[in-house]
Order: sequence, then C-alpha cells, then structure tokens
Amino acid sequence: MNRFLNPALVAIAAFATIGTAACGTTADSSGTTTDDVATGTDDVALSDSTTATDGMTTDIAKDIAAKDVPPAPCGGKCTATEKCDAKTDKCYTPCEGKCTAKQYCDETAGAPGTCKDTAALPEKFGIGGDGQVQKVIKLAITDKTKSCDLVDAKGVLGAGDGTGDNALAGAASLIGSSLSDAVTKGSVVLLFEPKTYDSTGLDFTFNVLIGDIDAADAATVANPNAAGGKFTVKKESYDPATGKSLVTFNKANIKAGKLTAKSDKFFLNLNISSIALALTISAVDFSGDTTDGTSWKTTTGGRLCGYITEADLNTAIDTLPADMLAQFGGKDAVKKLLPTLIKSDVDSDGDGIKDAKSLALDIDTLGGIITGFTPPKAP
Ligand SMILES: [Ca+2]
Ligand SMILES: [Ca+2]
Repeated sequence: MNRFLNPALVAIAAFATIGTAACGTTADSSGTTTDDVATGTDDVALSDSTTATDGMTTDIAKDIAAKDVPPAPCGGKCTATEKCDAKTDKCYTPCEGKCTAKQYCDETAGAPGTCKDTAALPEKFGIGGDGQVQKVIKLAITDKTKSCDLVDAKGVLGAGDGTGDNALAGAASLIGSSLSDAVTKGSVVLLFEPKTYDSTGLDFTFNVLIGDIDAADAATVANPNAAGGKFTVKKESYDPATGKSLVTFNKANIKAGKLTAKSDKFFLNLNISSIALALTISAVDFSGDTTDGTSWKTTTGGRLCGYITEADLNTAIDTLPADMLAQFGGKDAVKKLLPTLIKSDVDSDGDGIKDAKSLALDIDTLGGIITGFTPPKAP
C-alpha cells in the first residue's frame, strides 16, 4: 500500500469506485492490483504494485510530479492574491483591489486588467416589476434511465442511441444529498425570472438569477421552499460589462402544459463536503410540466440536461482557494484524478475525442418574490 495514501485520497478512491461501478466495470482495468496500463496512471482505488508496467513510478505523488499532469501555472509560484498570466507565464496582481465598489476589473485586454464602470443593473424584477419568480425547490441528479439522450457511444452530440446520458449519475450517492440540502436549507437559491410569459404556445424569456433568502422574512428563513418565499438577488447574477443576466433561457415555450427552453450556459454553485465548486453547464435544455394559464406558478417533473466540459471543470478547480484542495493533494492532483472518477462521454467540439461529461438534473420550481438586491456583507 502506498505509504502516502491518506484518508482524503481514500475518500477519492471511494468516489472512483462509485463512479466506475456504475459503468459495470471493475476498479482496475487490468483486474489486478498493478498499475493501470490503459491510462498510464496509478489506480488509486487499489494498492500500488512494486512493478510499474506503464513506465510511471509506482507512487501517486511522484506520478503527478513526473509527467501525468501538465505543469502548474507559473510553476505554482503565484500567491493567493496573484494570478498567472497564461501569455507570459508570470504572476501578476489583478486590478480588482484597485477598483471602486461601482467598478469591476476587466481583463479582456490582458493582465493586469483595467477598472471599468459596472453597467447599470436592473431596478425591477419579474414581469413589469411584479417581482414574481420561480424558485428552484428541488435539485437532484436525474436517474440515468430518465436522463436526456444527448449522445451515442462515440459521444457524438445529437446522435441519440436510445439510452439516457448522465455521466454524473454515478456520483449521485456522493453528492445527491448535498444538492438536496442546498435548496432545502437555502445555501443555493436559484430563481427563474420570467420577463414575459405565455402558455398558449408563443415564445417567452426567463433569466436565471442566483440569490439569497431575504433575511428579513422569518417565514422564508424557516422554510426556503414554501410558496411565496421572499428572496434577494446577488449582483453576481449579472454581467458587469452589460448589466444583463448571465443566464437567460430564450425561446421558452409552453404547449399543452409542457414547458421547454434552451440556454447556452447554466451556472451552478455547489458545496460538496466544504468545497465550493462553480460549475458551468453547456448547451442546456430545460423541460417540465406547468399548467398555469396567465402566470407561471409552478413547474413539476422538471429536467435540465447539458454537459460540463473538462476545460470548464478544470477552470472551476483553478478558481478554488489552493488550501481547499490541499487535503486531496492539490489542484493538479484533483485534475488528474477527475477523468478517472467521472468519465467523459460527450465530444463537445466534434473532433472525435470525448471531452465533456453529460449531466441531467431534476429541477422543480414554485412561486416566490424578489424583494431587491442582497445587501453587501458587513465588514
Ligand atoms: Ca445516449
Ligand atoms: Ca472533442
């Protein structure tokens, strides 16, 4: 047994076992306790062999240091307040700290960025300022058999093969309760904000805003999922350059009580055992049942499908504070381990190589009200 195998890595190994067991394979492709030749990596689920047949060293930490992962940005030298400039491979201090409360740091023209005035944010919410939104009251990983059929066995998008795709289904037992807790306890507040509404078959639009429980409303604090709950909106819901919602479903449409809608992106901030992961879901389809005539009151049987690219997943890991993943061996170790834990099943760019993980979530909604922006935290 690898003498560096600490409890945290055992936890990851358990995760690997869950992930692969769901695919009907054993934890090690060779079926033994030797290194995994197919992937050229040590198999963390099993103990290391003393004879490495894949040319790697037999120690996980050394494998990572050797060549299984790309080098850390800027050699891992940047401090907590610095970022690594990918162009020059040099650490720099972004302009964030220099910007005023009404500015944001725009790095689109390169490091260290320039402070720019934040665009005006909406002053009213809902349709005509009525504040009415649909609050997500259920968030769960969809059973694989009920997930959208996004790809075939080769990962080709749009080439459904009759089987549902949900690469994250294998992790349901691990993160499912975190998702459920997040919406029932209020750490994740997702609000679908219609800007228009129609139930007769005409297209309409709704934004997805992230928010908080309105701390001034005792009933919502007691039960964030009750009808008519009151919520505030985080300013991070909007693009600082344009003042528009970062997530918008266009061409939402209700026909015979069936709602369908599409969005390029959907952002989901998750807390999984104290790790706050900001996930980006691409090519999102939402569907659900709603029987409301003149205003949107509820969605049942809702399902959101899409995929998370490996690049976006790595970005999510990169934005975590370094110490958060120290227990797992650091960011690079986690990036290296993830592909073996949750296999990619989607070829998002059509180059013949799978580079993304399919995902389906059960999402139900119930009416609530936005009371304003979330006040800044007291210093
Ligand atoms: Ca499929
Ligand atoms: Ca690809």
